[in-house]
Amino acid sequence: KLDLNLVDLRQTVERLALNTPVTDMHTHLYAPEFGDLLLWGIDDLLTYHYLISESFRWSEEEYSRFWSMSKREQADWIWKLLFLDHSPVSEAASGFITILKRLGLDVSSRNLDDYRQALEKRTVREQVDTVMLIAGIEKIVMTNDPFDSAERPVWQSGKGKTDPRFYAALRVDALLNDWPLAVNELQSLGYDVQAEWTERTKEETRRFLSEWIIRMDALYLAVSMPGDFKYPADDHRNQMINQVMIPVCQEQNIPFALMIGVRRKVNPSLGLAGDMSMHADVSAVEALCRQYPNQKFLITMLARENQHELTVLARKFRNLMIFGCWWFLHIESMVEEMTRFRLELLGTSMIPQHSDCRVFEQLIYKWEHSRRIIGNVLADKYEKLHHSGWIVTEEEIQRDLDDMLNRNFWRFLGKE
Ligand code: REL
Ligand code: ZN
Repeated sequence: KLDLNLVDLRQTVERLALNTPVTDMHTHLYAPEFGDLLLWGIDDLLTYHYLISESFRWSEEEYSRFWSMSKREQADWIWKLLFLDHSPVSEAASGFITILKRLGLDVSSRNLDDYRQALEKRTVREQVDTVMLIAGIEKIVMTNDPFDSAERPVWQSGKGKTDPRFYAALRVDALLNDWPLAVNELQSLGYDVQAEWTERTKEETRRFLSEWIIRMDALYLAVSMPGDFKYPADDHRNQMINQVMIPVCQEQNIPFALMIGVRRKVNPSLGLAGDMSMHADVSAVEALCRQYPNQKFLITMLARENQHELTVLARKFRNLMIFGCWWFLHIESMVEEMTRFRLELLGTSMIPQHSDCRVFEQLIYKWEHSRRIIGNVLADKYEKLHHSGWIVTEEEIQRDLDDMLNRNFWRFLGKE
């Protein structure tokens, strides 16, 4: 085995951090079989909801005017405001520049139509392959909702599982956060449920989940929760979790992923861009982990203020896997801070990042930016060990990065 001296150490860590194949365990991307649901290309990139909310800070435009524009016009508007009239220094804006650069486009030309034309020549399948290669992404977990009428037929036709690089996660937000809507949807899918919480309703909701987990081969159940999510409590969410979700997860042997701390539609005029972060109560996660020691929980939280406590909680419960720097935390300073204290509290036994991409090429920037930070923080830790005489080998560095970027997820699922 090759020992590394201090000079080589950092370079090796950085190289391996940039190149280790990744399992991206939470995205909003789709396999090509899902047709138009798979967003890609310049106009989808520029109309990303992160960039929409940043653009409105520079404009007096009516929201309704923006939403009435074509996608191409919206993209032109955002490009002018965020890239030409001001410098693209924010994470999302600089990310777009990283994408252009890695796709081999001339960033200095600032010619949007050239970029459009260059990508329009490609087929979606070519672009998916190219981007996954550039970003070093091996496996992608989608977010899948049977209540979505655009998505459902793809699963019903059996085409949802064609591409082995893509995996499903069954999203259950409506069941927990909008029960009246869920009742309608379930009824129209032929499940015998009613708004009232009857035995029959529970049974049928369990049947719905089990059937869709099997149909999608879903790796986990997932939900986003507001910051005021309470557990235990005497409410619909608690009944649904205790009597439907946990029993189904146990029976199907899959984890339950909770993404906690979002306040939806703080500014409804902004659409998807109008959601906000919200402080949450970590003791809800604590109670769940204690109550169900044999159930695995994948947890991420949106408020910076919750991160340290959540990381400490992961020291107490091995059925708790913390993951990612979610959404507004997916910025350099927060990724650096969170990765550092997570490593200090948990070693490498966590999932440092997921991308949450909605547009395919975003994989390039989201992972490149995060890989650099993870590599840098890890290199600091190895250097410190080196000074004490503990010499890590290249194989060990590779193992550690493989754990964090790939294997910890699969091991937690019991699907290594
Ligand atoms: O999965 C979620 O609930 C969130 O990640 C999304 O709602 C959000 O819009 C996403 O684009 C954030 O990155
Ligand atoms: Zn998401």
